[in-house]
Amino acid sequence: MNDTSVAARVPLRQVWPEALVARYRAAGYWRDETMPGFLCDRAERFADDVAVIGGDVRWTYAQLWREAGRIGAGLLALGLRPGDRVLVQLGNVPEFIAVVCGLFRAGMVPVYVLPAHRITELAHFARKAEASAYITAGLHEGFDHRALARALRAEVPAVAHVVIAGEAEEFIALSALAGEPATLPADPDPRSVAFLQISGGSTGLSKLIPRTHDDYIYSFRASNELCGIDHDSVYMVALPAAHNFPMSSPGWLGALHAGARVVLSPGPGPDAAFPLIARERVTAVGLVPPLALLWADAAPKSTHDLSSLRVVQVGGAKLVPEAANRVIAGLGCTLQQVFGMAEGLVNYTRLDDPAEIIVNTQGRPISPDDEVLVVDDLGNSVPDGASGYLLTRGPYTIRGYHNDDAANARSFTADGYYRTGDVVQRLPGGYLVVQGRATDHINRAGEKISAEEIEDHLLANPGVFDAVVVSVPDEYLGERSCAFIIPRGERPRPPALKAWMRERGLAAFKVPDQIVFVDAFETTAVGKISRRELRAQLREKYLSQQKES
Ligand code: OOB
Repeated sequence: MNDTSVAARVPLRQVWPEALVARYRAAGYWRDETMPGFLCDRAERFADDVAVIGGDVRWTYAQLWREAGRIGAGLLALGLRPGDRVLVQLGNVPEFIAVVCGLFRAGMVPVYVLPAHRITELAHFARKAEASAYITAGLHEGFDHRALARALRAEVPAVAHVVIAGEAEEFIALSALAGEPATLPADPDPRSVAFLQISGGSTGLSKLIPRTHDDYIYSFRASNELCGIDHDSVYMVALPAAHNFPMSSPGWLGALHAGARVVLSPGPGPDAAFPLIARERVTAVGLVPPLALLWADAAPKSTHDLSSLRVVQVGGAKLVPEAANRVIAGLGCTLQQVFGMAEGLVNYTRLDDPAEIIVNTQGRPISPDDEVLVVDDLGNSVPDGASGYLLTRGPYTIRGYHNDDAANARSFTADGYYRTGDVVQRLPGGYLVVQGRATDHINRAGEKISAEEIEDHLLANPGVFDAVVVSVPDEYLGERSCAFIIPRGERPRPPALKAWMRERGLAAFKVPDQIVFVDAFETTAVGKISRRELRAQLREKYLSQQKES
């Protein structure tokens, strides 16, 4: 990697107006803390306390710090440089946390890829982020990530290094990384970008979200207070650890900031999580609604002692009041609703809120300086209690995506508000109730899927003349994806079409759950209709037919 290629990359930036910077600093939100800075401090203060538990590993804070140093220095020894972007795709294993902390120590920028992502997504992130390395597992849940690494190297040769946690084959083993700790750089600028998170991708492909040290640390430090996380807490990561929710709301980063313990559950279901809760006396966990319901059903019948659980957070998708009541009854602890987004804004119900608020709302913002607007189609604010589009800006909400002018023009207002795409009602006191959304994505058990992205893939199939993808309610997933397809010639068989989607190298959760063949799409009298209207029309028709049958 030479200096020219580094200089040629799109710089990582996240810029707030100077007046707001001054305000956020004066209010004590931004304290010049950095990721490696706080991790170093905790390694000193809590050296012998357990930091991370997962598989056979129990690392103390001092051990985690050392392991991160070994990895960071090892990456520098490979020729990677501070500022390089590195794709990280690992499951809920301690190595994930060590790698992320190692990248922070080396001044490199993790790009979080979900374990479910495949070559299509991976290549897109590699190009957009201009990544120079990929760190992943050997085998994860039966899938060979080395094969994925080969495909990525072939498609995006700029990804020069591949590091494997496990059997490395022709690549570099994570366990073999070694370097001189003295080569690790000094602490970064707290206002610089610490990592790239991925967006839910409501229109087309996922976008990259640059989060700074200052803003992200504020979000999880303040979350700790609102979620009751302190040095004595034991926080379980049950959802994928690379997701923003279990990472920072307050997530494993919040837990590490508090000097608490992080327990990594290898899977999200009760089978994997309950024995660990009992063994490690877990006090807090974050779940998506379908999982929370599964846990609530399983808990009363379980032989495992779950009495240590104090707070169960539920977010990522709407938890309807009836479901909230079931979660409270089944798990017998405090429910906290979390309505957040990787772009920033996070709302919580407070632990001491009345039951009525906890059950019926998705909480209120973390910060007194989170500015929230609820507006109509013309952009005018609507009164409290009325539904409108949620716009927001504040001390931990981004001002722009990385390397994507078109998305930025769509997603941000001229005065820096992020258009969340959510339709909400604001109640007196600032509590928000999520009503729906303005964008066409499917929220499949918390995983966001862009209708447009899936339609594009389907249209590439020779047996598909046209395709429209919509969300339909699903008892278990909350929403599932349904593709309406006009075949070209003979109808393709749905299982074959689904297999073809998977072979294109797409994350499995994006393959349509349901396929409905139709002869034609109805159009308006003039024969012109937007895809948005078409999706709405097909969805309505499908739902009314369901009701009749
Ligand atoms: C979280 O982050 P993302 O980026 O995967 O998805 C954000 C979107 C929101 O704009 C909203 O549409 C939906 O997910 N959402 C909810 C919700 N929480 C998120 N919709 C209804 N009720 C909720 N409680 O999903 C995320 C990030 C941080 C914390 C929690 C969730």
